[in-house]
Amino acid sequence: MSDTDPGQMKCFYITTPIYYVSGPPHIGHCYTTVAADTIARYHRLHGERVLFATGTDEHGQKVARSAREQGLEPQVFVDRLAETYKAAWRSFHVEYDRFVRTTEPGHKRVVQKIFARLRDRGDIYAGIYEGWYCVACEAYFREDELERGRCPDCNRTVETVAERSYFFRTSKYADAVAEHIEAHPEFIQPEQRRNEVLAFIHRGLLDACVSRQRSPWGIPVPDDATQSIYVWFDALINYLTVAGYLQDEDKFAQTWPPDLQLMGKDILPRFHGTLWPAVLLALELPLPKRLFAHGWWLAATNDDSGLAKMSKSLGNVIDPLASAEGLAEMSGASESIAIDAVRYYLLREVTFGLDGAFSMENLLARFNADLANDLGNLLNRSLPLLSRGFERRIPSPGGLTGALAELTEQVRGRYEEAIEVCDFRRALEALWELIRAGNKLMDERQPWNLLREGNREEAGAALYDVLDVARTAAIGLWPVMPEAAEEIWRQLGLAGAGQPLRWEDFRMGALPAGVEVGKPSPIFPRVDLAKVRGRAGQEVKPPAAEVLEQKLITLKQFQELDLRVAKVLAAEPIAGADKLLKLSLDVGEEQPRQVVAGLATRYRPEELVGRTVVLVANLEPATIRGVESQGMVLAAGEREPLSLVVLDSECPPGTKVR
Ligand code: ME8
Repeated sequence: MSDTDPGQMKCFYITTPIYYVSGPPHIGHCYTTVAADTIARYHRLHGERVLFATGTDEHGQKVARSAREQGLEPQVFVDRLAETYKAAWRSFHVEYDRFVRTTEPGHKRVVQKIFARLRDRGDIYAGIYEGWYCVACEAYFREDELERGRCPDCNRTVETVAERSYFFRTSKYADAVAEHIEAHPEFIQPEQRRNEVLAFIHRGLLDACVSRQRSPWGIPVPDDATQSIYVWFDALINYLTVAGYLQDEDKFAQTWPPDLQLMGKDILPRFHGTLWPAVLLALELPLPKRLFAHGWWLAATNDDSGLAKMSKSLGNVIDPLASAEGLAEMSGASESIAIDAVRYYLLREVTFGLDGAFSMENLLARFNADLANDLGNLLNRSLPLLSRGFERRIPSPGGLTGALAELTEQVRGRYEEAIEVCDFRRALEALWELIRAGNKLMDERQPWNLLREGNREEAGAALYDVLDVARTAAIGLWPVMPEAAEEIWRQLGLAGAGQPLRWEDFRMGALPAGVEVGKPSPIFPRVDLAKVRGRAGQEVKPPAAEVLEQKLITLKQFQELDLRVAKVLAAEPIAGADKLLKLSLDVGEEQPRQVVAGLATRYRPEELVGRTVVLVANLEPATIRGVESQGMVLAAGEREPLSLVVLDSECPPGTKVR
């Protein structure tokens, strides 16, 4: 390749957000990373050079606070969690090319150089910031942006800030960013998100505060030891660090701009859709070709108040590995295949861009229908027949592939179009049409009967077509389910024959006849749903968040809980909420407390009146199904209450429990 043709040298550069290391990854982080991995693999299948980067966002108050809670030095804490992320991605078959950490010295240098350069040019200036800050989102808010005094993004309480800071002139670039968005409809996708960003800009962009005073866990502002660089400014620059900006000119020329940046919708309007392009314009750098903001995975909250975005404080985060382990256990599939099945579920279940509810029940249903039935059957019914008169070798084609060849062409086109716009669901739907056509062909041509009748040639021709469908399907499957696709490849004997997986072979007729196939063995054993649900017909539980969050608390943290003896004065059902009861409790205070408790599946209201229970008395009040709840009654059981926690002798209401 010549230096005079840099266009040809450009690699496909794809990124995920770099995740806060305040806790281990959950299904939401896994989603973006698996989606990026799928697209990276799709491009690699085309023989393209790819730079797929992910990593961890390790500075800021949120991370420093989490380290403190664990009693660890921030650096020790982030080192541990960065490893947890890397291990999770390894388990999830994520093949990134670069894992960037914001505590890397190289990254810190790039951030400081950029900061100094923008300050020299007058795009960063010193001032006083007065306003609000949400530590969970690491975001600044104006008074009028708050919702009922809380963070408009996560609804948590915000802190006031009044301090000397540096500001970046976002306002100077606001019009140029808006013009770019208007002129390049593909820049922000999906369209609804693009409109959101435009509306956000039109409400008025203030200059962004880009430093914090006396925040020890951050990159120091060059020549001003009292200030640390704002964590989001530091974090966004990771995409430049990875590309070699200010470090390796050739690499940067071959990499920049990113072809696709994936993220959740939470971090688009305020950060990736505005601050990020404004900083790039100030640095006179080309903007990314495309930003795609997907929706959220929601999960049932512990307080039974419905579905919400997964978050640690709501206790509804789902551990991706535990989901896969659960699936492996229930199906008997290998853990690696179960991981692939979770990847498939995430990308197949919900259109990329929309919100979806994670459910173990749906994961199992998809596993059975799409993987065990459709895909599994294709191989399980065909491969074993090769030991009947074909010496376990791929038979010769019979030249009957006309309609199938046409369908394959169509499926390939639809798959390509869908992947181009990150519509994984549509791409997989298209692929499944081909898989189902393979099964239909098996039903119609019945090679086992042809063999019984001694018609070996026609049986072989039918089997060739079916196996050719399985081979083609494996190519389309590989970006989403790499291990499963490679196992199909092995069983078809193609791995042994040294045949690479290439996109150009997504067509009928490329299966080499005569190749000795591998040992057939079912890849996706069916889950016996009736057995899993149990005789009681119980709901299949998603692996509990607690598995992910198991950590020790200090005595002091425990002492912060105000547990008290309470006597139930009255109990009544809540209209429209089968699981909930409204309780009136005597806690030894002047007024009885009203508490909403999820006890209705286990206790009738009248069974509770007069009982002595234990109350968490200092829980933040919450409104559940329109009823205010001032505490929580303790009961054993995970999602369903099994037994109330009671005392073995009477104590007066209000007595402290410790
Ligand atoms: O925001 N559903 O990090 P973060 C779908 N460090 N995706 C989800 C999700 C959910 N429930 N929860 C999280 C940060 N995600 C910053 C990013 S980038 C320069 C700095 C995914 O750990 C989704 O991609 O809070 C979301 O945007 C990201 O994790 C937020 O991760």
